[in-house]
Amino acid sequence: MQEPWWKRSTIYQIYPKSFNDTTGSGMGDLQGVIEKLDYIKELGVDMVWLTPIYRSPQRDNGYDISDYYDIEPAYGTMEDVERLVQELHNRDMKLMMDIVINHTSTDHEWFQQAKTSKDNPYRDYYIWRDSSDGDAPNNWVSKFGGTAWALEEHTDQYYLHLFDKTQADLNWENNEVRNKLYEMMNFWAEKGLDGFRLDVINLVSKVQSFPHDESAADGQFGKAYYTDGPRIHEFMKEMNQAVFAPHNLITVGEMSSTSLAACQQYTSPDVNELDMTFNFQHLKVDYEKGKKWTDGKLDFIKLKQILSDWQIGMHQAGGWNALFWCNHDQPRIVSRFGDDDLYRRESAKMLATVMHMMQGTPYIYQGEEIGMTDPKFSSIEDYNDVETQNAYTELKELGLAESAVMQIIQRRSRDNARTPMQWSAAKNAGFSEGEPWLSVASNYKKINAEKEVKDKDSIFYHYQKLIRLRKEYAIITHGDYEPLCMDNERIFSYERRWNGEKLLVVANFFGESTEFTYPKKETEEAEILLSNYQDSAPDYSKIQLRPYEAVIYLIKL
Ligand code: TEU
Repeated sequence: MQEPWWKRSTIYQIYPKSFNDTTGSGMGDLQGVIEKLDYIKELGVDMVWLTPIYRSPQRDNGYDISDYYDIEPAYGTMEDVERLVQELHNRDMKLMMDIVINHTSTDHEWFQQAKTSKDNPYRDYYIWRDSSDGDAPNNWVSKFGGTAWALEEHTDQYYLHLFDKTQADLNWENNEVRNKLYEMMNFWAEKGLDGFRLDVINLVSKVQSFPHDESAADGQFGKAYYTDGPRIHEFMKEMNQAVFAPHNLITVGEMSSTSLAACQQYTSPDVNELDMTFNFQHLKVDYEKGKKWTDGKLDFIKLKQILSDWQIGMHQAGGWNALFWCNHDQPRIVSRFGDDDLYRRESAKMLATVMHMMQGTPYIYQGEEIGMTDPKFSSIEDYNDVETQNAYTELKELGLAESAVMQIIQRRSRDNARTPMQWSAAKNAGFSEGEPWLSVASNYKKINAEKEVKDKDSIFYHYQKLIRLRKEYAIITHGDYEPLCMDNERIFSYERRWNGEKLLVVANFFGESTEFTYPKKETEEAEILLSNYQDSAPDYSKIQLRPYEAVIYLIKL
């Protein structure tokens, strides 16, 4: 059976606010995206994921939607969206829109109506509860810090917000809410888009008793009562039938704090829920005691274990991973797990190789393909992100010194991914003629797309080759996965087998040379499909791996 096109594809994520500004507003815009489509096409990706562009007060940069049917004016108009769809399709690329349906902005008309009275027709679009002993209804906490409940004084009830207090959770138990959301998604599907990225979609089903959480070891009280909740699979199936199937849309669910078992079910081909899922377990292995706002260090063995468990588990279930290191919420991976100084090029290519040879659909976040790094701003004034600002306040209240707090902020802030795309060595890295909404990283003259595209040995062309390998070698799509050297503190190695072939990936994950010995007795003649060094050893039985050296071997069994 012909496998779905998206299993051999690569998807490019655009955060439009920071991508390309054509009006001098200091914010990127849709015309700016259109002007860079040939660059994206050159990379070789098949689809663009565009983060939210709907009307929004921008408290959470568009993940706080105030009108699903209108475009934030700073980005452009509905005609610009229609043109973007057309221009992508003209280039044989597709569009995935980001949709946020766990919550709306409190500026949304529905919430503005709901808050006016307890018997307003829209009241039950959101989740309201009375206070408990004069305090919040329960001890659930927001993912952005503090309580997950805000008091609406006029009607003297609290509403639930798992994120910022300006992001009120929708009540998915209300059939009318779900139907209004499906209607809206169909409106967008009829605009010609090809898929949806579904923001925190696994949080929409809450345990309706909203109990106190007596047991959250990680301090995220409430998480167990709304993550992969009681009706979630019912809702996913319903949404699939109402929206995805009728328009043949590709879907990826962002699954906050999910489990392998849940994602096996979400993406199992015969349950018709979602095509693939993002999970974040591999991006918490440098959190101290599972807490993000700490200065923990990479647990490399745990990283290998988690990625391998998901590869094996999803393969067994016939599920499908969204493969990624970076997105608009995560630090730049070359700063986080690689080397953003001496071995920036080698380590960026190594990280890409390790991820892209796995089973799943890879996602490349804007700037990852040119090795952009964290900006390491020195002052909290330089950071914009609401989660970062809240974390700064909480860390200072804990009594940490400013230098210790800023060390953590520099490592963890979501703004690390949101500095303007570095196009060239021109003013503001060619992003804008105006004052950028967020400062450009200071290394833009050294790291920019114009330089990368001129250099045939650049990170850009390494990504381009990885994307092409996926299209050329079916083993990358279909092969099984066997981890190798799991207890080795330096080497990430695995092999894929399918249809009489073996693909072997061997990567030195660190900056010191190390020796790899193939752990099985038989070694066959191998072809090097790609390496980040010019002269890697063709014999993989024993290899002296140089700093961050990563090699892909193909063996005909
Ligand atoms: O992210 C949800 C999510 O899990 C992350 O925000 C995570 O909780 C956070 O980065 C702390 O690690 C989605 C969007 O990607 C994010 O940009 C939004 O802020 C959030 O949902 C609310 O819509």
